[in-house]
Amino acid sequence: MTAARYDDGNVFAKILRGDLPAERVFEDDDTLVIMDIMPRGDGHCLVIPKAPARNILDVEPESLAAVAATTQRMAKAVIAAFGADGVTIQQFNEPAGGQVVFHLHVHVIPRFDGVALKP
Ligand code: DGP
Repeated sequence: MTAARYDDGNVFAKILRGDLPAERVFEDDDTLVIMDIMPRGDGHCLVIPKAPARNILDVEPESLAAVAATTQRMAKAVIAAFGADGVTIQQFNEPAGGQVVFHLHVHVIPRFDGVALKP
């Protein structure tokens, strides 16, 4: 596979620049967390690095470490905030891997015993 290049016309780049609105729930120097507009369950949010990266294949290690730290923080936060029984972490890479928006992001989805995710 030829590595695809980052394109800053994607929606998350626009949200990071403030060109598009989003429900922002957390921010630090390296990451932004927003609510997903097509949630697969209550509290479904997305962890996004501020540094440009198309996906896991081109992200710088320092940025990936920041995303991992914020993902853990949000996993604990949504369990506490929503009284969830668990949390699903998902991340997609390239069209064949299910990726639709081409700026790296990690899904954090609170889970409840006996409740399936919406499709
Ligand atoms: P994927 O690349 O497969 O992880 O899917 C992209 C996800 O991003 C999907 O769950 C819907 C969400 N999404 C797409 N466009 C927007 C947007 O403009 N704002 C927000 N908050 N979420 C978006």
